Amino acid sequence: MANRWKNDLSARDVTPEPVWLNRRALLAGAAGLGLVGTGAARAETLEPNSWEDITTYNNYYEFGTDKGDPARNARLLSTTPWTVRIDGLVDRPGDYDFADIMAKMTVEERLYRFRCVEAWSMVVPWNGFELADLLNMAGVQPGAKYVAFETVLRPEEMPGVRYPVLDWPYVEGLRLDEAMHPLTIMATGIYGRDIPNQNGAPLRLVVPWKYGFKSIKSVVRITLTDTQPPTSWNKANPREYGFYSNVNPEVDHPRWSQATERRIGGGLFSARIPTLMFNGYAEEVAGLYAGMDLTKFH
Ligand SMILES: Nc1nc2c(c(=O)[nH]1)N[C@H]1C(S)=C(S)[C@@H](COP(=O)(O)O)O[C@H]1N2
Ligand SMILES: [Mo]
Repeated sequence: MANRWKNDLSARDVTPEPVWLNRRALLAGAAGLGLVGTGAARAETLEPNSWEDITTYNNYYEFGTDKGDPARNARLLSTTPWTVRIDGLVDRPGDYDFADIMAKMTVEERLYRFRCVEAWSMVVPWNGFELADLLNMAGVQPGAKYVAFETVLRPEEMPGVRYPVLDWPYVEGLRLDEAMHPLTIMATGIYGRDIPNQNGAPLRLVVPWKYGFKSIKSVVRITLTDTQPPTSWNKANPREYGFYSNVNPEVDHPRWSQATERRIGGGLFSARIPTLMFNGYAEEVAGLYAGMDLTKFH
């Protein structure tokens, strides 16, 4: 299959243009010249977090619920060899070897905002490929409407799954149009290095306009279905976590506001900043939800 991604892309090429315009203006010292409010906030949100921040402050409950647990425990997970079963409504179902997948994909970098439902956020320079390319490799059948994902479950390598915090394995789902959207990627690296286990090695979903829990880690199964698949956090607490989970500053979590976020990282950038609709990707994705009540479909 054709490699859609090109190696000559830079982070600038894949970042929404207004953000970079604002950032360039700020860097040029034009902050006072009509750049106010969201412009400045948007520019701020695209300073990448450090490798240290990204790899030591994690949610990966299979390795413990403390933010530091995954960095401590995830080395137990063995990720070679690795296969991803792609099944359901596809033309070519089967067990796809991760190394074979990587040989077919051109991996590129994308700088994405990442916003957790707990109201912290980071900016991560992911390496990966579009999920659409992987799904097209398997051949999506016309009847498919949703994509279900499953994380590996290995109790002997995952000390956290001894506790029934969630109904293991971790599962997630997307509507097919969300899954095929060019912003939706399977990440395989960070800062040009292989993705560390605590961030979901060897491949994890990244959906930048949704709360972090949709970005399921260490994926071993992808199933195309015609019905909406169950998702771990919705099963655990349906009142608090919906299927869509689009970042929306106007819909509060029942126990806290979602209007602002705390950017992880030191110094100047640790302040609370306003959360943007669809995490700042509204121009690209709002159309997917035209006519839907986003309070009901949260
Ligand atoms: N399998 C699995 N995937 C997961 C989680 C998890 O506990 N298990 N946590 C989710 C949550 S709540 C967040 S915020 C992100 C965190 O990703 P990061 O550690 O790379 O920042 O992973 C998501 N994917
Ligand atoms: Mo999260």
